[in-house]
Amino acid sequence: MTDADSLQTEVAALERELMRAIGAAGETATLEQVRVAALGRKGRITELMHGLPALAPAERKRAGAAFNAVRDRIAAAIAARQRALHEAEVEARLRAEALDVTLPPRPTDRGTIHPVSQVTEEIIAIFADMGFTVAEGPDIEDDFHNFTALNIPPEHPARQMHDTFYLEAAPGAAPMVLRTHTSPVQIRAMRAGPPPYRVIAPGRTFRRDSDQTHTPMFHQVEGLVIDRSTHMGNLKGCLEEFGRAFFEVENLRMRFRPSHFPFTEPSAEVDIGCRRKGNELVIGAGEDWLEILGCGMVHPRVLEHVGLDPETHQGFAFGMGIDRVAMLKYGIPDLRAFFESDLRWLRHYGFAALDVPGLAMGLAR
Ligand code: 2NM
Repeated sequence: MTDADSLQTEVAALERELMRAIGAAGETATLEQVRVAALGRKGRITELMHGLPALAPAERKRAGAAFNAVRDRIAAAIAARQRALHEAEVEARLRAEALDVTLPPRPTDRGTIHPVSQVTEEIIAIFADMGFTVAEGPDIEDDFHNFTALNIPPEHPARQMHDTFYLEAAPGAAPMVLRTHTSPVQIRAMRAGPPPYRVIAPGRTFRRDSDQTHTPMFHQVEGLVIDRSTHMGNLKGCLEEFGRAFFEVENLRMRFRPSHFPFTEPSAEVDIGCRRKGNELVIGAGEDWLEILGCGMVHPRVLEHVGLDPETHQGFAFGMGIDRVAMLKYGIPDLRAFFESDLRWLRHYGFAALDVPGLAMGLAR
């Protein structure tokens, strides 16, 4: 046998051995070891190729061509095996990590429903039962919807810098504001279509105010009922029904105190009866009073601003702080904790993630 013959026999044996190893590799990592051991810089094929220069020129050419063919077959076999293994591994991973998205969620104790969300849903549920629909509007409002349409003239204190967040204005343009109440939503609702109206507008509101009982962002819900003959008796009945349902007190004491708002005439503030014993606050009965909301008959000038005729249409509106009534109902002492995202606080005052917010469970949980 010539040197070339023995070299080729060796290469043929090596090819069979490598092909077996390639077929036997059960995962991509093993296959990579086989590839490096065969074709790497110090691999077995590479090393055999180093023997070529020792051959006679004619034999060197023949053997070289044969070696190259072997090397290409090995490389192709590795590439094919690589693809097959990779596909199988992806398949296996997809099977192992498959999620059935149609399964119901598992109860979790990791997250809780924020009391503001819970109470907002409770309020919506009560007014929905009375035939109200929910309206929404932008947090960033223009001067007309936040002030002018609500009969708040330019000199009114509520417009002054200490109360309102003004946004930077384009040159010559009036600045936009962060809405200071959700009343602009009612204005938009009235301008969007003909009466009658029966809407509530829950949402975020903003005022430049920060102390123990005020946060610069807080939550309000306002309500509006306008029809041809809606009167103050309807207002009282509606709010008494709300108070009873929300605080879950059948004989809730409630009083309407004369007050003033630019957008209503007459205007009233509503108190509910309560009793304070030590640190505890009992709502419903008792000789003390707690203010919970403001209300009144929508001012004729507001009706005119939305294109309604005060001679044919009238109605009432009210506004309430959601954070405040949440504190009262669930005995939460500190307003600022509402917005600190403290997990211990949320686990204590929050509601179980899968409790459907609403009235079904009530205070007796
Ligand atoms: C309040 C008190 C009284 C109110 C008025 C209106 C509108 F758009 F109809 F004029 N929306 N909300 C209103 C009335 C709000 O909050 C203490």
